[in-house]
Amino acid sequence: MIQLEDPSDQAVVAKFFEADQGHLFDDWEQLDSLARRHLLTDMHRIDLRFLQQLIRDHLDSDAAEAPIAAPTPPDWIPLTDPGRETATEIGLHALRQGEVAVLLVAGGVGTRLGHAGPKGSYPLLPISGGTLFQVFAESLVRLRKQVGRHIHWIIMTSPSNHEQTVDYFQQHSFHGLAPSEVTIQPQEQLPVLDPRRRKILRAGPGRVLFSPDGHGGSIRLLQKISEDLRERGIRHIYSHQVDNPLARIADPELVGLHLREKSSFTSKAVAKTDPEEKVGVFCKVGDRLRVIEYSELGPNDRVRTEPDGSLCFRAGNVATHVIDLDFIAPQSAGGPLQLPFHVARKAVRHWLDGRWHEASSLNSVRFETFIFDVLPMADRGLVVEADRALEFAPVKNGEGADSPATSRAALQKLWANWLVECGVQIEFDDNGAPLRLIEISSRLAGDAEQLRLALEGVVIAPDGPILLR
Ligand code: UD2
Repeated sequence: MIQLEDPSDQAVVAKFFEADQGHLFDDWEQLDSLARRHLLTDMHRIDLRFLQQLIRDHLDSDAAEAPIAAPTPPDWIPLTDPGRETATEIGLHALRQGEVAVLLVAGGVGTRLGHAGPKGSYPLLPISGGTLFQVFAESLVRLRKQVGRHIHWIIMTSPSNHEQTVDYFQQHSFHGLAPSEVTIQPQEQLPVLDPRRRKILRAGPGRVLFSPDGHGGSIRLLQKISEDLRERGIRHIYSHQVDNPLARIADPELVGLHLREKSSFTSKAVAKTDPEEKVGVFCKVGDRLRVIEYSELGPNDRVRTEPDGSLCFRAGNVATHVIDLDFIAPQSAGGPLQLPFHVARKAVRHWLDGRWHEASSLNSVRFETFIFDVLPMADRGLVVEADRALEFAPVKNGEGADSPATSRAALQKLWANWLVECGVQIEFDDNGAPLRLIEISSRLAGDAEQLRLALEGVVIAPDGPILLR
């Protein structure tokens, strides 16, 4: 074992050797003093006991991946529910009182999209090249005007994209938000392992390979900053994902339904029509609501239909939730809610045994938690149907389904329909796509009615692209 001057460094090295992770020091002799310091800093950050527990519970035990027992389709508040409209006023009241903060989960590594940099910096908007971050920030600028006060925005990054995200917002002057309105904080990360020998993988000689601990890391982040949030008067968190530009941020109707139904965790869901679509679905197990990932729903349940032909398990998770702060970070006895961990197997380039291993097979395991895993712990949860065309067009892959092309097409259709509702003449092709390029800033409008007000006195040219900012 290597010998070090600092007793705390020596102790940490000894712990890793005892845990059969001494290979992390294989390159020690070749590392310069800075690289050695980096490695030791990484070592100090790892909670080895916790990691060993995760390995025992999830990799050494077969029981961990047991299928979810007897799920049944859940109730949801359908689009046609007559009580939805009155909920909006309740939600607006909570927003005006400053009780709602928005949480953007943006800690993912976004490898599928193939964009260098945080996913939120992807230039999605079809005319201006504006980014996903811009869409969300400008929605908050609009909401600030609408409710007469700022809505606090929490952006969860991960250590690998945190600095880039902070730089992005500084360079773009927070897209019109005051920096004090925005909290940008990284989630935690865990080491990535070799699935066979349980060895911690390396990102290069002398560097540990870490990955973010899943979007459930946002629950731990909220618990960590709960006191600050409470001091700001915040009681409910409205969370959404970075990949969906159609996410309706701080939607007063959803907030209102959450409050009216006294729910602790409320989610939006879109009707799934293709059983193979890769979204998780809401279900009930016993009297508890939960989300089952698309890969976990059994083949029969996946295709099972109602008499009218709709899928039984069709409440697709669009990852927009309203969460009570007191539910996840209770002030009374009992302590903060703990999330279960899941194992993800991924292909990753890494350094092990003195050489590079390419990302050609599922050569790594990592541990992740999911934000929606707190739902079964809620005495009262709620699922609310959302219209897919208005609220869900994620950017996940570089091409094909759920890509920038499909997301832009959905935005174009939505904006064109708003313009038509405002009396602007727009021509469409046979697939319902507008023949003109359209872009409407979320600073200006979040629906057709808001656009109508914004367009008063505005003349739209009879042809060419329409850019409304
Ligand atoms: C997620 C849901 C799926 C469906 C779909 C809707 C899971 C496991 N699956 O699938 O049920 O609702 O979204 O679009 O959630 N993220 C972090 N930190 C992490 C990992 C992810 O912040 O450690 C963020 C990421 O930046 C993104 C979101 O979580 O905003 C979704 O992550 P994903 O792309 O891994 O989820 P996906 O598409 O498999």
